[in-house]
Amino acid sequence: MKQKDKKQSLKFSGRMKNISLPDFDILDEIGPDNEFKIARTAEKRHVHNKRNMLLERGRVIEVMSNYQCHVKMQEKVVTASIGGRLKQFKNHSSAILAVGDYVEVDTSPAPDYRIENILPRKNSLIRYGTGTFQKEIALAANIDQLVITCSWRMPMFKPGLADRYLILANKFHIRPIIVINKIDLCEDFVDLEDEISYYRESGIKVILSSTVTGAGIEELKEELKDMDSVFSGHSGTGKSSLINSLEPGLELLTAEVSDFNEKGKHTTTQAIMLPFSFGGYLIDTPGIKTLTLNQEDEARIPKLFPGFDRFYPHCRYRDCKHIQEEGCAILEAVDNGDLDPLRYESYRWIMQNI
Ligand SMILES: Nc1nc2c(ncn2[C@@H]2O[C@H](COP(=O)(O)OP(=O)(O)OP(=O)(O)O)[C@@H](O)[C@H]2O)c(=O)[nH]1
Ligand SMILES: [Mg+2]
Ligand SMILES: [Zn+2]
Repeated sequence: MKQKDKKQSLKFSGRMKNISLPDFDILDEIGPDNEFKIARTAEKRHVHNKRNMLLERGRVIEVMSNYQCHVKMQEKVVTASIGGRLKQFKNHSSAILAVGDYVEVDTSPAPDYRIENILPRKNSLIRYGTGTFQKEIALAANIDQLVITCSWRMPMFKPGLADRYLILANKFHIRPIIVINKIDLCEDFVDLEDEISYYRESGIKVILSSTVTGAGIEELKEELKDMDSVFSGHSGTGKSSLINSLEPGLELLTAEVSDFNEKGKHTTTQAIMLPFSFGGYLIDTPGIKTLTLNQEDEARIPKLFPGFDRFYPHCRYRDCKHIQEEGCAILEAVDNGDLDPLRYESYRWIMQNI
């Protein structure tokens, strides 16, 4: 089969096997001598092309290697390459395509579709590279929600872990949903409600679920409907089981993607969007596993910690760390009994261990 025919015959079947994944680590090794070039070409990026382009809007639903993507256009999914104009910005993090990006595709040379522009992002999930120059790599863009999967027991629910994910969700401006799974193992619901009341009072959606009894699955489905959601949570909490309950077969696809290794090397930055039959997408990005709070977040956590937004605007100092400052509204709230001391302890623990 000729390359061209192959491209043409590619239709979105929901099953994507043998996909090759990008090695974004290469991008971490960009030298500082590129800085000048980037600055110089940055202007060009916004210049609209005068050639006879037919620009059509689409959405990147999968990023592959060799500057190729699957883009969902109005009615079909096409394979598109990244246009030369964008390629020259490959060293610039905001110009690296991420799954979920809205793009403009030049359809005039069909079937050789080319992505010419990346439209502004609502938000993005960012991984920080290890290199000195290339620091941020978008894993996924334009995400609606982060599903934080916890289990009530096995493993035991640890609010401190939920707190970390909630900080990340706040940081990336993504709506969090806490799912407490395995409630079939719950013997004392008063105890359970007690543990999660803080989150409910902070305005965070909490869903109690069980893939064994089916509890909460419909409620979760309602929240996911027509939204683009990323699932996160520690191993064994039941992410795969939940996805399977929501949409049998879908988890198999995500497993295929996640377990893909490039020549034995762990590739952790690729991502794919898989459609739910009831509307909306599951964004699968193994990179979520490497999302952690870092040193640079330390200054922001005093404002990102879940539930603190009700109090910190009243702190005397704008950069208050809520540790021992005078006029700290957080410390005051703990003293008054308005803020759960356990959550404050969790905050201190996170600040100490970053
Ligand atoms: N009792 C109970 N067990 C569950 C429930 N959901 C999942 N499990 C079990 O918990 C174990 C882990 O579930 P998985 O769905 O594989 O968890 P995961 O979050 O995908 O784990 P990783 O893929 O390692 O991140 C399995 O043995 C499931 O059968 C539940 O609602 N109740
Ligand atoms: Mg799993
Ligand atoms: Zn304070």
